[in-house]
Amino acid sequence: MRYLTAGESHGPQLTLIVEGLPSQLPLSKEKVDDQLRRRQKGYGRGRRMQIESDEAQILSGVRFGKTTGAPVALAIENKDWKKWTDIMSVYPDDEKATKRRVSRPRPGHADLNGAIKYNHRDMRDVLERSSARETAARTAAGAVGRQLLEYCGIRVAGHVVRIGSVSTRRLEGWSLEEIVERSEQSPVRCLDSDAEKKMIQHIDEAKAEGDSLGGVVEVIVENVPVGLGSHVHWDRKLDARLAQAIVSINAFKGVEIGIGFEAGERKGSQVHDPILWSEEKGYHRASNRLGGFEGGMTTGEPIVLRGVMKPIPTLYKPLQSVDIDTKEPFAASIERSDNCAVPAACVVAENVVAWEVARSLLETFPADTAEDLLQGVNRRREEARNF
Ligand code: EPS
Repeated sequence: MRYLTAGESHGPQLTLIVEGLPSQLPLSKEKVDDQLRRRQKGYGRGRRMQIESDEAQILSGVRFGKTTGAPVALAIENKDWKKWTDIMSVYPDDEKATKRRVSRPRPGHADLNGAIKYNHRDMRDVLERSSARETAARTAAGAVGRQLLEYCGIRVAGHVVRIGSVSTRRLEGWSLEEIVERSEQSPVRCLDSDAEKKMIQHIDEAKAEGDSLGGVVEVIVENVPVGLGSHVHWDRKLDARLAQAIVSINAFKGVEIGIGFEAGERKGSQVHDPILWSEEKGYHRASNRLGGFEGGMTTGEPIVLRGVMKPIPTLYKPLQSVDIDTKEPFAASIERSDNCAVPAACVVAENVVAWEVARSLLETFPADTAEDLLQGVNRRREEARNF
């Protein structure tokens, strides 16, 4: 299963093609739209989100609520495009081409490197595609993958554990349902109500200073069968693929799996998860410090991973840069932007993780139909119990 996205931030639409889904999978447009709506929310978003109201149009591969096995094409309209038709025109036009030309690269963005690489003297040709607008299409892909997981009884949740210098207390014993419910009620997707208040205040303060904030999000996947991924080749390790999926989200700089970097500080006896067996549960672990992975494969314990997002580089408090025409220094120009997109990025992270786990399911249990897939997954669950 694979997908491809196309589209610019201020072009007419984002386009997504998902290929390799089994047939007969219940696929709901409303469930894709739910994820798109969740991604648009969050304290710290800018004015663009008041213009957009993202909705997916399913253009192929689904009839009467189920996949046919053909590629699924989706479109998400950019409502803002109507104001950008001249600037984003596909026809040659020397006059229009100079309007809103960008000659001043913004530090922290793809502007300068992309311009040198693709030889664009107008850096708008870079920023239109490098914009985090594209994460709407990736969220839609994940929302499709998520429905395949749901069909197999696998559930995904996410929450924010840090914004800037404010982090949550260690929270133990939350069920997945509680995490889903509580994070959904929080404007910063945070489970800890004390930290939530401080995060909101921190965002307000940063905004008043013309600054931006990053943070850390946690994603959990429950009821995963044992043995997704593989120990035999580096590029089949599912933890490694998840790390790539997370770091490929705009502005993400790192990933931790389970206790993550803390594993480097602890002794082995305080890191590895003892193996237990009981009649009721079969094999299971006494703890889940390794976040559901051993040897690049799922252990059957929940997948738990964290991703760190840097602060958005578009700053009202400008950083120094160089104009590519004059080579003169200038203070980076002020652009409309979000000042904290961590809550939105949490939804993107959930969905890219859902996609990778769904892809791995189909690699482990190749299937023409959704029923075939479910049979394969249930067979593995049974084998793991009786092993
Ligand atoms: C973004 C800048 C802002 C964000 C945008 C990502 O857009 P604009 O330049 O139109 O104000 O709102 O995010 C989205 C449009 C979105 O859907 O998340 C950027 O520079 O990456």
